[in-house]
Amino acid sequence: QQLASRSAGVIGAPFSGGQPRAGVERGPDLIRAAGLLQKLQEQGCAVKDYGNLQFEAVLEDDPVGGVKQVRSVGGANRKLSEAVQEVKRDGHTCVMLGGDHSLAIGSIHGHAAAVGGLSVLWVDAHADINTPLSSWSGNMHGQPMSHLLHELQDKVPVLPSFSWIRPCVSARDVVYIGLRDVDPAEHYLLKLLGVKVFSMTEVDQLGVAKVMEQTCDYLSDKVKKPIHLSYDVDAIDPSVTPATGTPVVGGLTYREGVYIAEHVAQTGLLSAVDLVEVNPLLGSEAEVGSTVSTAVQLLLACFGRRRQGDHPPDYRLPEP
Ligand code: 5AB
Ligand code: MN
Ligand code: MN
Ligand code: MN
Repeated sequence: QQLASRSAGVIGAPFSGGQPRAGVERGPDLIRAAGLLQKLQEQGCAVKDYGNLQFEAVLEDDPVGGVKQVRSVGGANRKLSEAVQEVKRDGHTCVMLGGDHSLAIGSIHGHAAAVGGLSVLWVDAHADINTPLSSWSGNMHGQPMSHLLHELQDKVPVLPSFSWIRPCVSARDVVYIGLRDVDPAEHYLLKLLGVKVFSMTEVDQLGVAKVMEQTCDYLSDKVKKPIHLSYDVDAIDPSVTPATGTPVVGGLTYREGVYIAEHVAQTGLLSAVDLVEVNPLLGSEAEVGSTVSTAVQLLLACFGRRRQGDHPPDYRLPEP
């Protein structure tokens, strides 16, 4: 089934409650200011901007068993889930600009609620699969996968403001790329569930082209499900995308990062994409610039931008 990938529905999610560093809520406006919408249109993609979500401040949000800002995260994601469902009902490929990665809960939940079974491609230095009980940091941006996976339902307590969430992804429909900082509990869970992982070691071993070929073969083994690409900008090496809250050395090159997005675009199955963890308060002007422009290039590649160049079908060469 070929999904309409030439129309983007953009949601800004200026939310930072899944982690402790201020600034990541400015991501959506920065990515827009870098010209994402115009550049998408210039490459022949229709764009509808749904604007930024407004999240209500939760006044009483004491930690729950060490996990921080649970009610804020639950409420923000509930709102995001509804917004994503609207974008999907309108027939667009959904673009969620974060914000921190706890937003993947609402983004993937809403996507699955609208279209049914999904494949999830998680590109990140981290696995983000801690349960609320296994997390050392108490930060919810390190936990979204545990709230989404059917297989982990009995490992995850129901948190306040989380009762609306229904697990909606199966472990066999998930592929990780770029991992290089995985907690012991997360490694245990990935092995327990048999999740397909291309860590940086496999990227080194196979090269990004084979990684993407195997990713697509794996995900479209039986039925071709719509793909949810959840792209954490910290998957890319911090020399390229330093303005992010949890940078880890030894990441994807710019070219590998773009190649992943190009390849996903080519499948015709991309149905929603998250671009998260851009934090303009972390780093110099040049570092923020490099991070934001990389985020924009990743999204353009998701919507069919090709480095070889392109021209509209009705292009006419000027005659002398
Ligand atoms: B990100 C860590 N595993 O749970 C934790 O940036 C890091 O969305 C999480 O990938 C990183 O706090 C979350 C140590
Ligand atoms: Mn990460
Ligand atoms: Mn492929
Ligand atoms: Mn992440």
